[in-house]
Amino acid sequence: MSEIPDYESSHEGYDSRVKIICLGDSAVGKSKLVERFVMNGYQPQQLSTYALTLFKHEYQLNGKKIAIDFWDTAGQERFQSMHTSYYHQAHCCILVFDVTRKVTYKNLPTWYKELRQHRPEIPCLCAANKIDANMAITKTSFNFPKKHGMPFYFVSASDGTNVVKMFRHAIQAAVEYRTSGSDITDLIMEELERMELEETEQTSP
Ligand SMILES: Nc1nc2c(ncn2[C@@H]2O[C@H](COP(=O)(O)OP(=O)(O)OP(=O)(O)O)[C@@H](O)[C@H]2O)c(=O)[nH]1
Ligand SMILES: [Mg+2]
Repeated sequence: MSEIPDYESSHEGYDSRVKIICLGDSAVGKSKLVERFVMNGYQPQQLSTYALTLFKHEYQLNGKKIAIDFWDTAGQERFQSMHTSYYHQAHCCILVFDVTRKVTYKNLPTWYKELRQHRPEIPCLCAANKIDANMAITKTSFNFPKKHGMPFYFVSASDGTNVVKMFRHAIQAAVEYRTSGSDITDLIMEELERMELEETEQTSP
């Protein structure tokens, strides 16, 4: 665990360092979106993420050098719930669904609820992915992001539509969240997490 940076303190030559997470069902394209942005590439293979992948990226934002860690894990873990460390110290979240599979949109509230249990305040964006496979969908209006006041994007990891724009906004939101000072709710949540951990340690045989 020592290789995982502490986002509260480490900058290492950067103006800021942020952690961004992607949530959504398996195969909605979370990994492909990050790959498209970080490597400007897309390999259409079917591999599902089975463990945690950390994509490191550097980005210039308004003349500032920002280090970004994109944390990527598998959506198929939904029914077991994601490990707490996935959410820990995250500064922004992108909720992804697949426009070719309605059920992935229907599951967004479940993902969102879990996110808010861990990170009540961080900015959250919503992405409708795979619009290359269904262009007509861009005429549809989606209620879920509207209801929660989330910025919403029609994207395609496959042809790159809106990918840079969405990630740029995500980075901006993450940096703003980070620099707006330590959020009291977050500090309380972290304290609670620590207490829960200690309690488990004490009660386990
Ligand atoms: N047509 C189309 N296919 C896509 C797009 N993005 C991803 N895919 C395909 O969808 C499948 C799943 O993509 P992944 O990025 O692996 O999905 P994931 O959300 O990371 O899935 P898990 O790691 O299992 O949670 C792959 O076969 C991709 O090639 C897209 O924009 N358009
Ligand atoms: Mg994946």
